[in-house]
Amino acid sequence: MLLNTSRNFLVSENENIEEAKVIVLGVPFDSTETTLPGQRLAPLEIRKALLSLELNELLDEVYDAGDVVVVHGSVKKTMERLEDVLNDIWKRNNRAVLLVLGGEHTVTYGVVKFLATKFNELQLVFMDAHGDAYDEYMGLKLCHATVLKRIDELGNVKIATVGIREELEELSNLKNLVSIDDLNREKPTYVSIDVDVLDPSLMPGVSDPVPIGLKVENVINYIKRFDFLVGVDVVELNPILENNISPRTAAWIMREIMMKVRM
Ligand SMILES: [Mn+2]
Repeated sequence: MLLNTSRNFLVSENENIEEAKVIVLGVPFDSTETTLPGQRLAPLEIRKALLSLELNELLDEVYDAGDVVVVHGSVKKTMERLEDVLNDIWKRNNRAVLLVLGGEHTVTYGVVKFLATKFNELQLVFMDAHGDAYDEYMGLKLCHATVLKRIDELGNVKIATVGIREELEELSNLKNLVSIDDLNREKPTYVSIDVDVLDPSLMPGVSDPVPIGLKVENVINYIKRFDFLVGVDVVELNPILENNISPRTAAWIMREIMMKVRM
């Protein structure tokens, strides 16, 4: 079984994946986390928070695919499962915006790698307090701290970062890094939101908080710059550390995306 649709609190009971404009997919993986794990709990908590917001008719166009059944301890096997699930979703609907709920930031690599085979000229907006661009971290080639470097190596994804204030040095080694002003609003764009890009006062539920972060409205305004969103992920939320403000803020951003897609 690759997908868990029973254990979770789905945001929508809509069964019509073919017509959906937004497809929600959870990837509750946190095995490479080096400070304090707990990101595996985020998909459930973000869904709960979403359902506490007014969603009304927004949900008519949302299909919740459930959570990938990840293999804790194995990045490789989890990535293979994620790819299988994405392939299956793609066959049934290749127009919807994917809303991915992490999990740790490594999840982004699996999704972007998949989408880069489907879209020419894919653009990535990478929001994070950290560069995540180490070539290797604690002996691991693919983990939360190397994810941007691995994406850069795909070669055909134009990357713009937002909000990085730690691990800046390694960014200079990236080959496909551009300013966000150099991205094209009409081209296929994936937005990855490590929630620690936000100020820790607004997003306390993160394992590696960095002071002086973005405001929620900054994040939303960056997303609104792009007219052809193919996917957005919300990663690195750790509900063990804070489970009141943080999931609600993540859910608020998700709702903004649903509203944008509906327009
Ligand atoms: Mn981060």
